[in-house]
Formats: sequence, structure tokens, C-alpha cells
Amino acid sequence: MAKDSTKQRDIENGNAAQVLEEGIQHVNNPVLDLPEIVKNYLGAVTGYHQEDNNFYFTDGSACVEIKVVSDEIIRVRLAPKGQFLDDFSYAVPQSDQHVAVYNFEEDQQVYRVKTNTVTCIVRKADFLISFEDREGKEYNRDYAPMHWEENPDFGGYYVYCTKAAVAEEAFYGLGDKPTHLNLRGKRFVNWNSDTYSFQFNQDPLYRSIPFYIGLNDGNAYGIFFDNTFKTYFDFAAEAHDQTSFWSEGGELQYYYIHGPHMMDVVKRYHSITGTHYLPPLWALGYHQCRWSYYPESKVKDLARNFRERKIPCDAIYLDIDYMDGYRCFTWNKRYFPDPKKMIKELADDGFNTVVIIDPGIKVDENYWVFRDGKKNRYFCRRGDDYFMEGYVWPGRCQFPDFTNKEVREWWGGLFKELVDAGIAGVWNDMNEPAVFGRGTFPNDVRHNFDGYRGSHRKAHNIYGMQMVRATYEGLKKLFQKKRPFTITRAAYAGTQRYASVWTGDNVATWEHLRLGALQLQRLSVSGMPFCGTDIGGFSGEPDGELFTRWIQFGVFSPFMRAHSAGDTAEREPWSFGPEYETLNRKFIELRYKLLPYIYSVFWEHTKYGFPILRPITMVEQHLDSNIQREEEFCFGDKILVSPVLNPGQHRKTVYLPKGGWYYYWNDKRFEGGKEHEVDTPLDEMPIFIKAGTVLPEYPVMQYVNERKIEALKLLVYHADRVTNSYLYEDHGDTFAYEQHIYLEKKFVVKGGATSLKISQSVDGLYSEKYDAYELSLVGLPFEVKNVLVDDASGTVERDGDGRFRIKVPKDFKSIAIS
Ligand code: MIG
Repeated sequence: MAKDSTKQRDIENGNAAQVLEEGIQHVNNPVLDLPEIVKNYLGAVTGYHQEDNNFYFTDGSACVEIKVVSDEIIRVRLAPKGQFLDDFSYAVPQSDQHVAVYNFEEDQQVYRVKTNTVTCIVRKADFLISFEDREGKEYNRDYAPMHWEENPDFGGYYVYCTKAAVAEEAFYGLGDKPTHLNLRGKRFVNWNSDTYSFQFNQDPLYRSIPFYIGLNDGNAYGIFFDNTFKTYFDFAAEAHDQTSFWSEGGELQYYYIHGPHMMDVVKRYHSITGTHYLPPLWALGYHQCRWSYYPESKVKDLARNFRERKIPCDAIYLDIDYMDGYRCFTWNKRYFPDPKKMIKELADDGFNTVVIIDPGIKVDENYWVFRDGKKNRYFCRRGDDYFMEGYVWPGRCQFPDFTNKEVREWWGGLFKELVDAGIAGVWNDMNEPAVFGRGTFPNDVRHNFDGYRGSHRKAHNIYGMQMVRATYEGLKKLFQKKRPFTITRAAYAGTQRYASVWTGDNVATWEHLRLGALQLQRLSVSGMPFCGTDIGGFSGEPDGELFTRWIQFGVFSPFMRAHSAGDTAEREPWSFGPEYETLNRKFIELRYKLLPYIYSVFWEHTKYGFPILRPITMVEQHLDSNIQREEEFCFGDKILVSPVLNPGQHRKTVYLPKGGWYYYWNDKRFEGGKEHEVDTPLDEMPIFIKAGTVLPEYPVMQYVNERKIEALKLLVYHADRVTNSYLYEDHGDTFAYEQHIYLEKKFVVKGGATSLKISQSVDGLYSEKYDAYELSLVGLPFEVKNVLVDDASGTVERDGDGRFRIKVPKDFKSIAIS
């Protein structure tokens, strides 16, 4: 044990007084001035003891804690000098006490901590740790014992973990790294960075999600390295047989998350870091954004255009120009003389107003937010106690310390006027944090870190997360029963509890459209389900074809928003001429038809932690990682899409996972387990519906809840087997679902060569507003002669597409068709 434990902890947290910023003390070449660095490795295990779910192993001075978190999750921590750091995490809200059954064994060579699913093995001779399933199949093992170096920058440690990489092992996750899905052969760093016009393979970007999934021989596991300092990951890049991760400070602390299914790894990752709350239904509609729509007349014009042209839209964004001199929580009264009235008029026309907010607060004694923050010492201070100052849009700024609970509460309350004015959501930008010129804060800035004080080294990667947390919690309080909508640019693991994300300042190129498809899939398996790209590309000019293809991809992006930089040409769905306008309308309408399905998929995320987008490797994880397949993915488990990502592309090869699939545009049936070629004219993109699906479809509306639905359409895609489909419904904008005020409907379809049975069971306390379903039967291999609805005979018609159509009461129990 360290003698002076508080001091030791302070140093390891990066609090030492001698912590100096690059800008203050100029060392000519710090790298060359460093003394020879010695890596310390764990030695042989000399003993252990147990406390509750925790096992402590020591080599005589260092200590390793193995904690059984659940049947499938084991946490490992290293204390180089025997002193663990504070057990506090922004990613994992409470050390959840799942009840886990486990036992402990020891023999000559090893210790074994065994749950019902996984065995964690600690080898006595060299302290190597490995994980096996109950059958003794190894999933993951240390290549070298955990190790560390003194960190001469601030007296803590660099901490390292080196794992064996198996020859065929593939790696996924790590947030929105803009590269191929399989991370093997690459090295990455996590340090939230404002990266305008980022490029393929650029690293780091705006977010830090130190969680990856290893997939070997069809078996998956996850590693979540919960460390907020600058972290690094090397996936068999430096050495083909090793994968390592390390950090410039803090604790070596990681969770091993067992599979073997990738879906389960992601679900279990969410079981510790939380899921995204169910967003308001309107937030799943189409959003229109630009830097910036102002003044009011322009916003009104925009709204009028959407309605006159009959292009559905649910949200309009106000970028920084709505503010008075970029002062947060103020209005530019010249541009927006009566915000409340404008927002009300927009709302009456079905538009939600979302406003941007930045962390930089203008240094201005006549500005109440600054005065308040200054008086209460809410702004971040430097190592020498001066305020952290930097230039951003408003000019000279100071920045709230969102890692302080009191500051978060204050910040949350500042939204009162905006909420009173009627805003429906808040867009959190620049929260990496971004500062003009110097990029971000210097390392010596101090943070409260919810009582576990630390410098910016420790707080940098969670600063944005705590900002959007403050925003979300504030809005939630102010809205009372209504669900807020929030979006953030910066994030750390766990941010999904507070916000959706967009991938930042992308570019209007085909390469960026492809990158977006990869980034959103990667975010989805990394625990950030509600994600989107700037449709059309933030900077640069898309042509009509690129914009339309991007809108098509946007239909299957969990978050669907078009956005563009201020110096670009107009960028609305009608900006590229009538031909493209028609196409864009068609696809935005498709998004609105699919809303009940999209919402149900979101519910599965909120409730169980399943991702919304699912890469093909996740659906069929025995497939090797073939980069030809990385651009297609499943949206929920019933829809597969393969967005068109090249100009002039009129045909595309699509791989379909095993089972039957129907082409959405013509009901043609395809057999899965192989590749198919399909035509991709500009007015189509490859969309396939899994055989056996009951797909709910809304009538096209110009915005969510525009009018009452008379009968909900259910498309039933025939399969020669028994299948389940789910439909989730609720108020769409309240938290009543937390009190069971929702409906979860399960449809079981039993398809055969001459008959089809559909049964429905319902759970929950909500009542839907429509009275009936209109079934539309797709791919039926027989002519319908008899229809029995709960033993009474029903009637059948043929619709324009040649499908059989049957209207049934919404509370039917079973339908027999033959
Ligand atoms: O320095 O608010 O990524 O979406 O339009 C640029 C203006 C600040 C960056 C965001 C972008 C937003 C822009 N912001």
C-alpha cells in the first residue's frame, strides 16, 4: 500500500500541482528529455483473498481485482502499488449488483472464478488472465501480464493490457472510427476532437467509446476499457498476434463481456452502461437543418415549402445565429422578434423546433449567464486557479465545469426560457470541447469529476457527455411528462443514456456517404444506437444524385437529418430540381410509412439493449469479414438494406443471410445464404423484408400524428415456417411507458403451402387510436378461399399490387386463411 494514499490517488488522477500545460512551461523537446522508461509487469501470484463478488490477487506488491458483475460479465482492475483508484465511473452508473452465482477453485497452476457462463482463469506462475466458456473453449487471453510505467507527465501511470490475437480474429466497435468495419491491423487513439471535414481513416474524431468486440471462429466477446484518459487500441497492428489497449493515466480497468453472439455482447454492454430512452416518435421522423435558417421569415418559408410540396418533416433546427452574439440562452431579437409566437406557429403546423447550444459562455459582465456562472464559480479553472479561457463563436469565453453536479443542475435550469418558448429539443455542439486555435482545453484545467477531482486529462473525454447529460436532465425536469430530444457531437461510453449523436462535419462526397454507412453501423455495435450523419454532407456541394442516395440511406439511419454548412448552396429536398424532389419525397414518405416498425425496433433497444443497425457479420457471424459486405446491414431483424454508394450505379450485388427474403419494391422472393444481383435505378434502393415478417405501415402523413389512423396496415410476408414479429405502440411522447402504459403486440405467423395462420397476443395498458388492421398478404403461394377471424368468416379483396387484403378488428386473436 502506498504510504500517503490520498496523495498517491491525487497524483494518479492527474491532480498534482506540478501538472503544467504545454503553453505555460516550455520544455524544448519533452520527448527527448524523458528518462528511460521502465515497464513493470505483474510477477507470479503469491496469494489471494475474497470479499463478496470480488477476488483480489497479488504478486506481493501489485494487486488485481476480479469482480463477478453478472453471469456473463467479469471486471478486471489493476493497482500497480496495491492501491485501487476510486471506483467511480460515468459510463457505468451504479456498480449494479446483479446476483451472480459463481464458485472459486484453485489448483497447482491456476485460480478459477466460475460463473454459469464464463470462467476467468488466473495463472499463478505469470499472472496471465484468460476467459473460457463453460465447455472450456478459450475466448480471450492475456499475451503478456498487465503492465505499467511511471508517467513522468504527472506522476500517475501509463497502464497496459496486451491480449493474444488469434490468426482469424476480427475486431468491431470503438465508436465512429471512419474506417472499414473490421478494425484488425489498425491502431487507434481516443481523444475527443473537433474534426471538420474529416477523412477516411482519420483518428481520433469527436467521440471516445473504448469498447470493442472480438470475433473468432464465429464466437464473440467484448472488452470495455472503462478509462476516460487518452486511450489507445492496437488490433494486431504492431504485432500480428497481439491486441493491446493502454492509457496515459487512470486505472487499468476493463470488463470482459461474454457472447458468443455479438448481439448478446452488445446487449450485455448496454446492461452495464444503459440504453437510450425511448425517443419521442416525432424524433424518428425527418429533420431539416442548416447553418443557419434565419431570420424568422426564412424559417417560415422553409416550413411552408415542406407543407406545400407535401414532403414530410417533423423538425426544424436553429443553428447558432438565433442567439444574440452567440450568447447561449438568448435570442437575436432582430432576427426572431417573438420566438414564442414563431415556435407556436411552427408547432401548429406540425414542426418541432430544435435549437443548438454550445459550452462556451461569452465573457461579458452584462450577460446574466456569465455573471451567474462567475459568481458561483461554475466555470473551469486552470492549474494555477485562473479561469480557463478560450475563443469560440461568441469571442472570449469561459466554460462550465459540467463534471460538477451543481453546475449541471444550473445548466439544466437555464433552458427554462427556451422551454417556455416551446422548443422540443436541444442540439449540443462543440463539446469535445472545441476551442478555436488551441483545439481544446489545456491538460491542467481542473474538473470536479463529481467529487473525484481530476485534471482535463481525465475529464476531456467525458466533458461533452456531461454537458449533454446536464441538458437532458434539465429538459426532462422542465418538460415534466414529455420526452425531450437531445443530440450531441462529443460522447463517451454511456452517453446513449442522454442523447442521440451525429457524426459531425462530414463532406458532400460519395466516399463520405460510404463512410457514413460504416460509421453508423460501428456506432450501433458500440452502444450508440440513435445515430445519424449530416445527410448530403456538411461541407461541399452534393449533386442531386448524391443527395438522393444519401436520403435513401437516411431512411435507414436511426436518426434522419439533413444538414449543411452556411457557405454551401441551398440544401432542401427540393433544391435539386423537380425530378430529384419527387425521389426525395418518395423516400422521406417511406420513412414515415416505416415509423411503427422503426419505433418498435427502438423499443427493443430501450428494453433489451439490442442495436438498431446490425452489420451482416452480426446477423451471420460465422461469415468472414468480407469488406464487400460491410456496406449492407439489417435495420432491426426484419429489414435488410444495401444503400447505393456509387454514382451512376444501376445494379448491385447483395448478399442475403439465410432464409427467404422479399424485394420491397416488387414482392419478388429471394433465397438467402447467397448473393443476388438487383437493379438499382435512382428511384429504388435494395430493401429486403424477411419472409415471415408482419410489417406495420403507417399511411403517409406530413408529420407524426397529423391525423388519426383509421386502420393500421400490416404487410404479412409469407414464409413456410413459424415466425414472430413485434409491434410496439404508446403515446409517442410521454414517459408513461415506464408505468406499463404501452402495447407490445406479438404476431405469430404460421405459413404453409395451402394455409396461413396469424395469431396476436397483446401486453400492456395503452389503447391504440385505430379500430382495425388491414392485412396485406405478400407472397402467398395459394389463392385465398376462406378467411376465419376468431372463428367468424371474414372477407378478402385484391389490392392494386395483386396482394390479398383482409380487414380485421384490431383485437383479433387468430386468423386462419386457406
Ligand atoms: O464551428 O454551429 O458540427 O453541425 O452547424 C462550427 C455551427 C460549429 C459545428 C457543427 C455543425 C454546426 C456548426 N458547428
